[in-house]
Amino acid sequence: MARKKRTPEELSIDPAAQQMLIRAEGLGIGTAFTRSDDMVPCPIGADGMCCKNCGMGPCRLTKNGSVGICGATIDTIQARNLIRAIASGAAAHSDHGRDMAFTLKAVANDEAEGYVIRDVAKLRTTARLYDIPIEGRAPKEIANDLADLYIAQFGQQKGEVALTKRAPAKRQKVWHETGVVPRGIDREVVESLHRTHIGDDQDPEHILQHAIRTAIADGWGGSLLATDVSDILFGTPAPVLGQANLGVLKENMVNVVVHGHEPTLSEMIVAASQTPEIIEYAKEAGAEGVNLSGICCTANEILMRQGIPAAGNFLQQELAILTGAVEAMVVDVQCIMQALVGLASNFHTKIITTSPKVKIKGATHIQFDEHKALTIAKQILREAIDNYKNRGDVQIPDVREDLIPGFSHEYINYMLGGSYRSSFRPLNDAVMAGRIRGVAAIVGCNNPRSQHDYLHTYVTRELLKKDVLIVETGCGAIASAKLGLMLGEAGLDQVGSGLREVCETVGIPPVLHMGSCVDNTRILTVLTQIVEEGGLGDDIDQVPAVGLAPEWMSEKALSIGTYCVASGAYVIFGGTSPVSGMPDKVSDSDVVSRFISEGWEQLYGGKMEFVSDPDEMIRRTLAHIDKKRTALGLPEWQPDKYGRSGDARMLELEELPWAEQREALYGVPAD
Ligand code: SF4
Ligand code: MSK
Repeated sequence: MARKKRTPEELSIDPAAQQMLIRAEGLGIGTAFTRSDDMVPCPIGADGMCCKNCGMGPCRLTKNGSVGICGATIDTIQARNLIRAIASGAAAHSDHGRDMAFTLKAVANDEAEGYVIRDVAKLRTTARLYDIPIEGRAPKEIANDLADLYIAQFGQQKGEVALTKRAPAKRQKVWHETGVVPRGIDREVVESLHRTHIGDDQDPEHILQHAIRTAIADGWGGSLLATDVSDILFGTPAPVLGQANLGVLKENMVNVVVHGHEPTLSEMIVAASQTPEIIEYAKEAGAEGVNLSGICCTANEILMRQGIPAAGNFLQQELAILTGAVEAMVVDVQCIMQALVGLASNFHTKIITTSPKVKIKGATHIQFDEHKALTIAKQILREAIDNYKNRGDVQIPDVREDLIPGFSHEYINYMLGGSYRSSFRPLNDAVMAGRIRGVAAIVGCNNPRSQHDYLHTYVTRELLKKDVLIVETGCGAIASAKLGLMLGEAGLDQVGSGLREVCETVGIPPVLHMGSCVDNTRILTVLTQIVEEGGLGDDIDQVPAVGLAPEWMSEKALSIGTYCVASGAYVIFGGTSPVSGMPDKVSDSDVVSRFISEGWEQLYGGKMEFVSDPDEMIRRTLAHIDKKRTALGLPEWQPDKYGRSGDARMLELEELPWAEQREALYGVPAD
């Protein structure tokens, strides 16, 4: 059964995406947008009411009181489905982290062609956290020890994942008391699968407690170490000028789009594309050079560090190929649609898979190996350049927007106090005074079931008007970038006056781009430092902050949401809940929905809810922030309190005669 066919304007708010959707329709080519119209989600599966964990099923529990053939109840089935999704998300993030740690090990031992340790300061700071000796030691010696420690976290059987001690002390105590400190990253993921095998754990709350443990192993384990190592090897991000949207593709250049997640290959492609031999090779092919851009979180990785433009977010991967201007789309892991290969066959674009874990039938496979990364990167670029001559009709939307990404936790520290007094104090003070009402982390994917980019940007814009500082990662960050919300002045006319004053004083945009989806750990680090700075409680659950994933679709998003809840955050997902199904719509089967909200809140101070209406997401976000402000004894947020201060006030004063300006500024009477 098909849904109503939507117009390009209904499918996306992005004019570049709309242009490509019109092109696709004209060419008779399907995309995720049109396939989504053609496919109504199975209501039983969507609501978590189906189990296929053994060969006696699949069992569909659609009647009140019905159970699976083994006797499993709807609550057990929903809890099992949810933990399996969380475990899959945690596995994806953490396996990325494992590969990063192996690359660090290879670099430390001079076995990784082309890589260097770019951020020795971060290497030393990170090593010190684990008491790895640093004085008098060469960076590679320190890196070798850190790599060994990080690699060991995956296979560790007993004890505690070492990175969990980076959480606030009170949070660690909560985890100890509830028995959810992860022992080893792989162990928790494997145990999630074991517990959900036929005939194992059948108490939904018990299952979901292990979901928390598995997610902590991701957020305070695999993902956190992935971010650490990426920064150590490729540099900790700092603000840099970038661009976003399909208009970054260039008609007169060889366009190579890198897509996926791991920065190891993409960083080397950036380096290779700037070598004289590759530039010369491109010129010999009749192009002016090689133009690199990214999709999804690979885009975020190289945008944050190198200023390489982002061609788009998750739902734009097919649309980039539809321009006809992409010589090669180079993919590694996660969020890569199988449809790319079929779609690319209508054009000249080569889909090049590179990970030993990911092959797609019909794609060209050039396997990446960090030991000879530069050689492989050049080989990939030569393939793309050789393909330039095969280009057909090109249509690149003339739509792009500037942005300033690169707000790592380290840079936020620096921007608030400089090198010698780096601190979160000004941020905490602004929240305490009510200039900033609270903080919202708006993260996650796109989902063609809703209008592309709409939920992200609507929620972002409305919260900015209410003086909520926004931090973003992943595909949501690219959505805001495309709208111009990540540029200082361009975004400031759209925000509340208190927040505007802070942004003007510090010199930041109102929406801070903090990286890829694996970099949500940067947000955990920021929250931890806010707590440690003082004045906003002694644990993350007391900070006036909320996490939102309005257009989520991936299992990784569920793992991120769960580790944020475990850390004390209120997390709101958009779209539909994967655990909302109630046979015959009776109300006594919402055990799982209630447990991940009220139950988890009692245990961790954080809760997870699924809310489809964006206005309700905003209402709940603001209510939560205000509740936390009240609990901290902070003044009530007043929208007009800071309305006439800051640069806005200076602009008003400029209109007045000097004598009146002097009186207003310095209290010196006009005469
Ligand atoms: Fe059905 Fe139980 Fe098998 Fe699931 S585990 S498919 S509920 S019999
Ligand atoms: S890429 S996980 S669609 S954010 Fe990280 Fe984007 Fe979500 Fe993939």
